[in-house]
Amino acid sequence: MTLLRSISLIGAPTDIGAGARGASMGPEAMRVAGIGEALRARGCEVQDRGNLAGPSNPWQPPVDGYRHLAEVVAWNQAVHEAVYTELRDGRLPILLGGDHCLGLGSISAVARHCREAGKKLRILWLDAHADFNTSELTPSGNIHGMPVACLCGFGPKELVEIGGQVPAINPKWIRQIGIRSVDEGEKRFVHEQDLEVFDMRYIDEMGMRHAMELALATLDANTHLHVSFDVDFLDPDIAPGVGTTIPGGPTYREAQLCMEMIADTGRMASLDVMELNPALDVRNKTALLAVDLIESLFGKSTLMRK
Ligand code: Z70
Ligand code: MN
Ligand code: MN
Ligand code: MN
Repeated sequence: MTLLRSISLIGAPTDIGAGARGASMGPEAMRVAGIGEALRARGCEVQDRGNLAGPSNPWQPPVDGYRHLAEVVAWNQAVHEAVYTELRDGRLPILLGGDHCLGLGSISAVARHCREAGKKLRILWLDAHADFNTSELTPSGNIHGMPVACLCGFGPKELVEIGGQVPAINPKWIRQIGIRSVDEGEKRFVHEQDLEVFDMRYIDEMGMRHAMELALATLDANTHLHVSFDVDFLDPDIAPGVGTTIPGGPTYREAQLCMEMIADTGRMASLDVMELNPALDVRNKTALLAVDLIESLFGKSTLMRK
């Protein structure tokens, strides 16, 4: 397995794009749950870069379909530069969110790195939500519901241009897993742009194994695999510490298998861990579960495997 073993943790303590306050406490909850120690125990060299800085949350209503657009831009610029720097230095960045609007800064940096390095990019979007809204389609104005659309070039200029090239990515590079809450207009747009979505109906009928086999089918030796893990992907029974709990998500076993199959590819080269909300958690159990799943993502398994 040729996993990158030099890891940089980057905290982005903000809930600027979210509909509930509290994801700003996510990075520290992940550290308290032992993410650094767990990765070191897996044989990784881990540098904790501390937390990025950015504007505080003014908690204002949306303007022209966006809440806190200027602040979201500032946070994403900081994330973009931090993630890009780690990739350029040959390290594997783990972005500790923070709400999922920051997936834009993170993935635009990954896309820029891949362009420069001549790598093929694949993105696994593990989430209850498609995050494919635009200012016309959004029911909330919350930008954490828009990062995938922005990455594909649909969004305000300041956001879609963060990575230099517009669009930052092609919708064909994305595979969404665990989706079960998509707004009406968003649904039509997902179809129009032909996103590859393995929703919960698909996982119920075909199983996590088959979904992941297809989602990972087009990886090759030259692929940079980015995993954007929104913790609300998980069933709320096991992961209550998120802003928007949507029932009917992957169980502990399904989530473990998902992570193990990603690890088996040996291609994961960057990771986001987003939307953890300690204000809504129970004794940090959602953060502890996230660390447990990340250990699997980095190759921990019960037995040695063939
Ligand atoms: C809804 C919206 C959302 C969380 C993304 C929800 C978006 N589609 N919620 N992640 N936690 O407001 O756009
Ligand atoms: Mn690289
Ligand atoms: Mn999300
Ligand atoms: Mn979500």
